[in-house]
Amino acid sequence: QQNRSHSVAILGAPFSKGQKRRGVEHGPKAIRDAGLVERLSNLDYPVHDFGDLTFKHLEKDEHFMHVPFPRTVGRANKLLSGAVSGAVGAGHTCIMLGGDHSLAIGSVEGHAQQCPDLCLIWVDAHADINTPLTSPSGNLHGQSVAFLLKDLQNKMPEVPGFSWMKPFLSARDLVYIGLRDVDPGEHIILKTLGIQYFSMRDIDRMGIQRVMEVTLDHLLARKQRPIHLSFDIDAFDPSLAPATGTPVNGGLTYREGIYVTEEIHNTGLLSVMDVVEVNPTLGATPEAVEATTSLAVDVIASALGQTREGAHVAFPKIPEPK
Ligand code: 6HN
Ligand code: MN
Ligand code: MN
Ligand code: MN
Repeated sequence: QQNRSHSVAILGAPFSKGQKRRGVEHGPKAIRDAGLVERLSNLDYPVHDFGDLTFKHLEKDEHFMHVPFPRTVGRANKLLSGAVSGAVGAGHTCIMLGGDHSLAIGSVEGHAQQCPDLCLIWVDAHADINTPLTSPSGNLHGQSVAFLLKDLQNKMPEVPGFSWMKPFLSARDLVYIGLRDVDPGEHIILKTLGIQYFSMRDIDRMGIQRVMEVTLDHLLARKQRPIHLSFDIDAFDPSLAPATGTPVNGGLTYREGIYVTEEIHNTGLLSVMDVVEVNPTLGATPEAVEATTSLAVDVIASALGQTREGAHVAFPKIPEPK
């Protein structure tokens, strides 16, 4: 298998204004403290930790309709977009540590500046495809995909803070995995646009192996192209990833989640990965938080080539006695 890139950039995005609970801005530190860089050093490329972005607090940022913090979220995503574009442009595979899932707007947008033909795999309990007109909560982390899709352009109002970007993604370039909490307005959008998705029920029916086969075939059969993996930790079952803001029962098992990232690694096409919605202030116990952060490290390592069969990097051949 080919390796798209020989270095990894880690980019922290401590941001939480895409939803109303605080704490998810501590995700990047919590994931690093769980040993991320050390784990990646076992793999076969140099790791550059670019540290955390600094997001400005905006004094005046009134609601747009019932959407809170629109300008704050728009500006944060503009900053993130530039950083992701820079990292990908410099030849790195970029790992973006959130932060809430509204950050995928800037992450995918910045990635698309360098790779306009990218495809998007969204692993999540939620579809995050509400428009401000369908959103029950108003929260922008549940609307990220709606900002990206060309197909929804005439359904989106002009949200203050987002005039810097235009939608660029086609509905056929997106696949969801893990859905189990989809709002009524989101369901009609998924159906109307004919978006390929695999709910937890589909995973029960088909098995994760077949789901990944169809996913990669759908996105890559016509042509090989860079993959953006947007991984919401709440895709996992809450028993595995309890420290997150919107947990939903009946999620991915550990093995299903790791199988997804292994298959994506094996394409050799992973270009940017978001790991979002780890909220270390929400675990009931320190153990619950630790389980969630170490799971985040595991999926990142797996997406970057850590295998369950054993690596062959530290020992390229069997050592012989002198
Ligand atoms: N996430 N569909 C709900 C909403 O408020 O729009 C939940 C969104 C959750 C978003 O987990 O990234
Ligand atoms: Mn999400
Ligand atoms: Mn989610
Ligand atoms: Mn490999």
